[in-house]
Amino acid sequence: MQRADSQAPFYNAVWLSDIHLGYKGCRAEFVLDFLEHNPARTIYLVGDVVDIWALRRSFLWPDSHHAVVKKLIQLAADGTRVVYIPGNHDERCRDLCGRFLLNIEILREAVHTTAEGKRLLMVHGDEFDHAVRCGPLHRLAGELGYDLLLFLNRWGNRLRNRLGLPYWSLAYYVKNRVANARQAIRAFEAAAAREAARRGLDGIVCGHIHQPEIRSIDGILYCNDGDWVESCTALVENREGRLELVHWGDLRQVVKGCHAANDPDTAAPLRLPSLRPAAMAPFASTLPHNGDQVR
Ligand SMILES: [Mn+2]
Repeated sequence: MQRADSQAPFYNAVWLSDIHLGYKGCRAEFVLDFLEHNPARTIYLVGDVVDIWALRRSFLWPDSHHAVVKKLIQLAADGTRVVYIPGNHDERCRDLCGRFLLNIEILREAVHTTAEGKRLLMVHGDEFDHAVRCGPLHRLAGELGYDLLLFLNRWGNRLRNRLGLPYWSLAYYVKNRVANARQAIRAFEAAAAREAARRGLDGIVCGHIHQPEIRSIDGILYCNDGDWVESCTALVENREGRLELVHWGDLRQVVKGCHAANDPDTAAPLRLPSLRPAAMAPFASTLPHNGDQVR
């Protein structure tokens, strides 16, 4: 956490998507904590930052959601390059592509070149929905089921928090256990990799399916930065040009635990589940999230 004091950005770039501000499942406090502790030269917001669909259903704008917007505007004003690629839940903002808004560059898609010289296409990912064949009825059932899952996720994690256990994504766990869901995820990933290959690029960064991942698909680097509803993940490029996934929910829990241990009023023992090796060296390695249980 000491990196916040240093002047130089810690990362060349960070990618965040699917924050879903305005949706009650959004973990805005984790996003804010991440932004405060991870200075970067460039922040790419890869879509579904604001959930306009959810806001239309019922207006919800808590202070924590507003704080994320303020923080992004402040970072852009203070010299961080902030690029916003709208997704499908904020597709109304696609009208603004090609413009700057409060120093934030809004683009339909972009290409990032890493320090190692890898060229990565950046799109939200709803472009590849066609690859995941499912009818409107199926989609509705999926959405209702997903809302229920997220509801259980929220309450389950409130309980886990009380018990001093780290954040854990039920939806991520279920998605990886159900064969159909796994198949749909694989089809999406393959379509994304094919698009990068078609354009002669080295890889792709997207979000949309709330499924964090970094892997090679037929020689193309497929990166999904995940989301801030379930997995609380960001993709980062370190100064050497290496790409990693950072799982911030768990890390924050560790930090919170340390504070609690130092505070006699709220003293609580630091629970062992938080202390995974990766969480002990949070900025040096790729964390396997819940993956150690489900993959
Ligand atoms: Mn999306």
